[in-house]
Amino acid sequence: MKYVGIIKTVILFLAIAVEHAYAVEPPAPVLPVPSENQLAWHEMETNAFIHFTINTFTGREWGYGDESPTLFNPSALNVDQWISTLKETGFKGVILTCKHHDGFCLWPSKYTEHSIKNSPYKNGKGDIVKEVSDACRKYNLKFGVYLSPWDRNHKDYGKPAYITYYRNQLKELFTDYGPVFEMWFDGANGGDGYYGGARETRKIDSKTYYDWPTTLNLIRSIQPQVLFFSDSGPDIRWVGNEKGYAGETNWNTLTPDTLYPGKPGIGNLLNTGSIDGTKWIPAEVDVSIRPGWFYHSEEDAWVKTPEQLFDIYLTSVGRGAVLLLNVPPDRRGLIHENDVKSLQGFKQLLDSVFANNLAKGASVKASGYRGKSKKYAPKNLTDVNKETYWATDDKEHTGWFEIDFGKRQTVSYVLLQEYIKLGQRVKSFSIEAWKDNKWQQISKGTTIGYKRILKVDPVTTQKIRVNILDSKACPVLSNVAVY
Ligand code: FUL
Repeated sequence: MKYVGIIKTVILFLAIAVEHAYAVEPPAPVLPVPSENQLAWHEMETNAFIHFTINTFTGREWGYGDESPTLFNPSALNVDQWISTLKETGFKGVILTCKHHDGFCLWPSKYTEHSIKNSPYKNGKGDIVKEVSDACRKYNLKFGVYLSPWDRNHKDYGKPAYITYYRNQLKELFTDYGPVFEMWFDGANGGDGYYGGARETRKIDSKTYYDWPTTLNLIRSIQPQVLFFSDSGPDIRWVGNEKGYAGETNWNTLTPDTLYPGKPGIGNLLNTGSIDGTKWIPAEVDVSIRPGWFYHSEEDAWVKTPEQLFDIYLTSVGRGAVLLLNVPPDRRGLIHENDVKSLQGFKQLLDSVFANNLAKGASVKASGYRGKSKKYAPKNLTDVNKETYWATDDKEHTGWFEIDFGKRQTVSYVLLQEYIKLGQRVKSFSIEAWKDNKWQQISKGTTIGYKRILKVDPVTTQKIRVNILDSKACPVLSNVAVY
């Protein structure tokens, strides 16, 4: 009997030796690739923006900067209601307007009187940045900061002294409120404002005035993990519109050398990124659940419906971007009932549409796979493990795979994911369904990236096929799901 044991051990050793001898190298990355923090950010998929300040009480979108802090007076503020609602409806992170263009601060900054400390809220003892960051920790959402560079209240805006003020405020926000996952730099600058009573127009050179490199280094020295959003990055880029869509072609890559926040005319470039970009700077789709960014009661009937939010999900997350959906609290300091209802409906839609992945565990075959090694076999596409992938040999920049459901199923959505740790590759693909004894095209697209969701006219079929028609290098896909 003991020989059986010995033979088994020898076979095992042989198998390991053979596997080793024929180990097929993974594909080399196509540069640039995302950082660890950017990867974690991609996986968040949906975050919430919270616009709340004096504007909520004046009915404006852009406060002039001369509003009295006493106007900030929510009657029933409940941050727990905001964050628990966002948690229940699927959001992973929250970015709060700590200070919007009007300069009013939601925390008691040491450096200005234009803040919550001179408002009736909690008799001037309130700190909404603290309330939100604490609630995010409680509900396990990540916390992010918006601090408008443009400040229509501050007397020194436009002069070097203001940059010191702005940096001091950043130091407060990055020191006193725990980890910040994303810092949102707004490129908007309308020029005119109160400016400590001057009431004039101040133009700055958005290319040089803020000296961003110094500011970013300062923040990184306090919290190195933070990701910076601005029109042009460096870590996350604006998508070029506020309507809720990324480009159908959406490269995570961009060459930022000649770009800067607020540079006019770069919307189209930001919407699609560039195929040959030198840096990984993925797009974030910021859009409001209401027509405005701030709450206005006259817009209560214009809250986006669950169906509209779902369409936005498809044109943002479904095009490889992250969605940043603005949900502005009302004058009570609550997320309005209509918004809560829409968010809940949106969550139900997502849960029902993406409830049953027909590809999970289905049989898959492909035109080929890398070195015929199990490690890169097509079944990795349907194992629901984001760390395994299908890849072809280096010389193959095209290829296909087929999913067989084993019986006829009705298909309405196809979801594809590239293994972006090795870079974004696919330039063109098509999807076919087996119908009337032949392959018939049901969809096509250009880029895939972190995630691509294709909505197709519902088709009843036993098999679908994805053809990679062009790619920067051998295609590397980690996931296909079918609904
Ligand atoms: C814009 C701002 O001017 C809007 O008020 C809003 O904050 C939006 C997210 O960014 O540039």
